[in-house]
Amino acid sequence: AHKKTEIQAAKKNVSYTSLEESEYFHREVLSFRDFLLDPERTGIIAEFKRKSPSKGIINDKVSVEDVTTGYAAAGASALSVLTDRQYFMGRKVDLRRARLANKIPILRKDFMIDDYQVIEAKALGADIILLIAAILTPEQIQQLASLAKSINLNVLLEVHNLEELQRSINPNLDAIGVNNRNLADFTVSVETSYQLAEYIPSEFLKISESAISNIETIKQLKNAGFNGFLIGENFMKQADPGAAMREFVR
Ligand code: IGP
Repeated sequence: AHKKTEIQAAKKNVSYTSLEESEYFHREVLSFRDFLLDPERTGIIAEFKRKSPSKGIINDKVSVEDVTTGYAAAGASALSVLTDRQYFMGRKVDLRRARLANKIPILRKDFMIDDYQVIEAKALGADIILLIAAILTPEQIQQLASLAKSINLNVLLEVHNLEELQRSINPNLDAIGVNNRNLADFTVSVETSYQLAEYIPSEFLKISESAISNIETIKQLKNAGFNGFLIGENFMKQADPGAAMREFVR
């Protein structure tokens, strides 16, 4: 079926057949670009996150269906769902459940290091994968991104500084996300986005990630050329995250 995945799987002597049999594997992937640039939507990529290493438990009382459909109704351009269990209390089934309940693009938020996770992302119902420059070599990024493109997934590359951006950029990426949070020490600064904006080539969507808690910041980021705004904690810390987002964009 998919030549590239077959060849890569054969090289590693693993089989992706069971993943490719998932009903979601053959669905039509939604375009990250179309939803982000849709003027009827907010540009916000709203995240479902129960817990984080920096904050501990943020909210473990809400259901993934309630939160994600609330976000979509409030005008989210896309959803981000953590599937990492160890640090974020996420589950793969959270992504499946978000997929079943929503018709906007979904980002699989996880630490992707292997082909298997890319194929699995599609089988779970994701439209977008995340590649984090800080934990991958340029060759790994290139290879995982080309695999993702071969099965029509959108690719978001996350960077935190100019060096990561310049060494990691390649034509198989759709979007560059500047993480305002330093993953090494958890300090946050939206300045990071303003500093890197001019170095992101215009063919890529520009996303600002983390520590956004104010609608003014979004206006300023838009002026700096950003198309997308990834927000987690600011909504998740409220009892009703969807209602919190509705209030935020009002
Ligand atoms: C959301 P915040 O500060 O709004 O909760 O941040 C998102 O950017 C953050 O969860 C994140 C993340 C990551 C999580 C950015 N990059 C990589 C896990 C892995």
